[in-house]
Amino acid sequence: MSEIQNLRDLPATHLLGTGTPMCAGCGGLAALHEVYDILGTRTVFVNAAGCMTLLAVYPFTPFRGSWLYTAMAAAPAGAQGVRDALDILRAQGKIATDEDLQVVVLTGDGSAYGMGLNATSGAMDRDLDFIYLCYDNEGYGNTGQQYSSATPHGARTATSQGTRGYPGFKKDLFAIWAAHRPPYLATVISSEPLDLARKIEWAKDIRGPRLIIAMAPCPTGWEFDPAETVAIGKLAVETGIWPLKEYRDGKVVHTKIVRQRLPVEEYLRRQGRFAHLFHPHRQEDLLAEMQQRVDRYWRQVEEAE
Ligand SMILES: Cc1ncc(C[n+]2csc(CCOP(=O)(O)OP(=O)(O)O)c2C)c(N)n1
Ligand code: SF4
Ligand SMILES: [Mg+2]
Repeated sequence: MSEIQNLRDLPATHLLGTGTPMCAGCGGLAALHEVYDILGTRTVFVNAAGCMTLLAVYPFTPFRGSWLYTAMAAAPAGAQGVRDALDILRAQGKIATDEDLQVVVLTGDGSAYGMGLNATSGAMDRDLDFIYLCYDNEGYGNTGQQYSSATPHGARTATSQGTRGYPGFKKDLFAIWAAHRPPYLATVISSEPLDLARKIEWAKDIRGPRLIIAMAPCPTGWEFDPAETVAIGKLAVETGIWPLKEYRDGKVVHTKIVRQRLPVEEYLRRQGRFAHLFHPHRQEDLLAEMQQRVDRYWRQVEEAE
């Protein structure tokens, strides 16, 4: 007990980074650090099962604020319970307004794009006052990187081992969420910290459902050297694979438009999950198809400008 009290006294970042069983170079953890530094300790994280669950090992947690664990599909329902409890305590005068807490769902893409989508949609319908933070490592990372609805076409995962990788396509979660017309929605990545910080600063003072998708380069699941996390993240943006954008007042705005995009190949070839596109021979048709999809997206953005 005295050990926890000592840790809380440390004047360090809001998330204590030591002693956690996370992989080195985890892009999801980097995004969480950056988000938490802005939100601060008056935050309750409602954490759906996934890699970030491993941060807290009972009875210890690196979060200086509060943390609650839920089943994969249930985090927005858990967030509703916490929000309701806080509202009741405030109405009863048991906590003051400045003691109120920000309720934040912390979830992977397996829940956000799949198992938990129903609960998220319901929370938006109820106009739940919460932030929903999805770190998107494009697979079920915690259980060995099986494919999820966020896995990109052609990627090798534990459950898409064929020569052409995952046959499906990454779901457009941003568009699905935007169709619910929430007050705020944004994509971010830890390798663009200023863009991320500006969006979280904006989101934290709004009321209602605020949704953030953080692309999370994952050295273990994507098969790259942990020292490359920032470089891979920057390439995701510079090739146009990961558009940085936000949805505000019913409009989508891109917050970074790269005029001279790099070929998507520059991003793909640095990751073992795409190695079969290059060895034993180049799969020109798949590479061209991937490039065309990205080009088509940005052509539409440019035409709409
Ligand atoms: C209903 C259900 N099925 C399976 C599991 C096992 N499980 C725990 S974490 C996890 C992966 C979750 O993937 P994601 O949400 O993308 O988070 P990540 O592990 O990538 O951080 C799975 C399948 C579970 N906890 N609950
Ligand atoms: S598997 Fe990936 S997302 Fe999970 S802790 Fe490791 S690097 Fe992070
Ligand atoms: Mg995942």
